[in-house]
Amino acid sequence: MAEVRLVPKDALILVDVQNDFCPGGKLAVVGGDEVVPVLNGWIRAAREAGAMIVASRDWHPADHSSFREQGGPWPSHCVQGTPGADFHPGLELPEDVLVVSKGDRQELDQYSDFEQTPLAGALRDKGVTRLFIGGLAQDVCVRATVLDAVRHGFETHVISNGSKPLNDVSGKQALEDMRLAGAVVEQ
Ligand code: VGL
Ligand code: ZN
Repeated sequence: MAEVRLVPKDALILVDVQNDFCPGGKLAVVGGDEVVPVLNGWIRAAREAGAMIVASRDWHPADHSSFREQGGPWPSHCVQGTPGADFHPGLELPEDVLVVSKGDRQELDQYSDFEQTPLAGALRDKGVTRLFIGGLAQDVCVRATVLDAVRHGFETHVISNGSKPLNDVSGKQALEDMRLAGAVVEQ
């Protein structure tokens, strides 16, 4: 559960909590589904506070440039319209969640929820000043999103037990990178 008291000018950002990043998925994070109950606690706290809730999704075309068959680094994952691209079924997203899709252009990968998306504008329009960010994967898209959030000037908090890395070593490094950049790592 959230230890911090949320207020209406906070936003909760849930990065890529999708089936393909969970056990059994095409780019599975070990224990990736364990973030779900933790993040559900934050969703409840955000709803009670009237804070905005954002869920991003990796949303690739079948021939995305980041896939190995196209010379990219990753196995095929989160292909638009497939079950692997769905949000984890246990994630208790509210009806009015803002969904941010990324990686949907064949030639461009977007690790950060802020990269060429409407997210920063949507947060500013609502007067949001403070962000709480969790999800998958801690060492890839969560890291990139948190670093961009700091650059955009938001007070940025990482929900460390609500995010898990593809690789343990790079996960530790990512937490350190985010902390050094100025994000607060919530234990
Ligand atoms: C991600 C690798 C490739 C992520 C997305 O959401 O962290 N990682 N595409
Ligand atoms: Zn991807």
